[in-house]
Amino acid sequence: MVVLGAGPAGLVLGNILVDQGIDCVVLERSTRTHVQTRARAGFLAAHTVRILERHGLAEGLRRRGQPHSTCEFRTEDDRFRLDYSGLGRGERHTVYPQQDLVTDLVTRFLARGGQIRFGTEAVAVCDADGERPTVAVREADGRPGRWRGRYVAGCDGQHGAARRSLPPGTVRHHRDHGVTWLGLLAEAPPSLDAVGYAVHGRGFAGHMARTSDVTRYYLQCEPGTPADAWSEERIWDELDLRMGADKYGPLHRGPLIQRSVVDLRSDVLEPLRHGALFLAGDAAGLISPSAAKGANLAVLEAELLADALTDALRAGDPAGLDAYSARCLTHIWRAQEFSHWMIGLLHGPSGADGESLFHNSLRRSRLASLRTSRAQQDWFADHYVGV
Ligand code: RFL
Repeated sequence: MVVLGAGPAGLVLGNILVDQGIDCVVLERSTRTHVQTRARAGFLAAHTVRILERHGLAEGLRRRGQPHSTCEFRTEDDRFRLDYSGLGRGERHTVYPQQDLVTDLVTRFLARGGQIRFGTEAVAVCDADGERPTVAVREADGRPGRWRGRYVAGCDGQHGAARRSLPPGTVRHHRDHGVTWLGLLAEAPPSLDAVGYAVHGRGFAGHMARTSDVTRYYLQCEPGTPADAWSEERIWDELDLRMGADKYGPLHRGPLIQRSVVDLRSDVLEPLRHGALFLAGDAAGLISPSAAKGANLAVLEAELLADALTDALRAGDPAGLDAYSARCLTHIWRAQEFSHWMIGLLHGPSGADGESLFHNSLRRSRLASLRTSRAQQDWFADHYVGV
């Protein structure tokens, strides 16, 4: 079995397969240090934690992850909190930085006898329709190489070789939401004991804890803004303003240790299987980070694919592989729908024309329902923390 990509999808898949005694190599373009220090997600859904526990992959997050179950919405007028562990199915998130999860998964995979070829870039997947598909690679020393397996799992993200190798006719549903965030990591403790969503006339601002001394912030900016366009002081002043620091308390400032530009885009590929090539994680569909679903979907899809591959390779039963694409797409579209709803809740047009005013009034009404309607809160909680 050849797996492309050592992110959450590829590593969960690889771990389950190796645990089932299935020979598996993971090809990863970057270095081990790079994948183990790449800060991205942090909010793991309860379902994700259960999957990781089921496969003996949750030791680190059980020890160092922090339970989390409150979000706070702020507007220019007021604020309200939802404790979603008391709503809907009553589940919570575990906050555990993605780079720590990846580190755990790499360590476990190698300890189980799996093989990871760091610095090996997949260039193309060939003969996916045949019995022995091949992955053409550029090895760490720059030389071309080839890897063969009975199946190939494309877990190499949105710009990977799996996507590039799809046959013509693969459908890509996509949407550019026309919204851009500056994604910031601050070396500073969290400023509130909740996820903070500030819905402001100047644009969205977000606050998400990562560890006791690192916090993620998001700041909506004009599309096309370079990551380094704003000074640290301007960023903190803008975060203070949008998050209402004068009314609700100051933010803990600290050096910004990472900045990226996040254009809110979504896409879904269909189908997720082409012969012996299967897509999982961001390679299968990209979801905007507005509802923190990407890593959770990646883990869910990896388990579905691992179970289906195990049935096919160990018991000769291909039914799970045949059903893989349709099963994943059901989950992916539900997550996309909620993520899209969140984008509509958190962002509005800035104009004073009739259409902008109409949109922003709808948004206010949506927030008011969330604040006052128990049914709406239960719906929110189930979708927010579920996959
Ligand atoms: P990854 O993690 O991108 O891993 C893919 C791996 O493939 C390698 N690769 C290749 N290897 C070999 N050959 C090639 N040709 C290759 N091309 C690429 C890459 O080096 C990489 O190691 O994909 P995967 O496994 O599908 O996991 C997806 C998640 O990483 C992603 O969805 C999340 O990070 C999204 N996301 C969040 N998700 C959550 O569930 N909760 C969150 O709180 C959350 N916050 C976020 C996020 C994504 C963010 N970014 C990247 C916009 C916050 C941010 C800022």
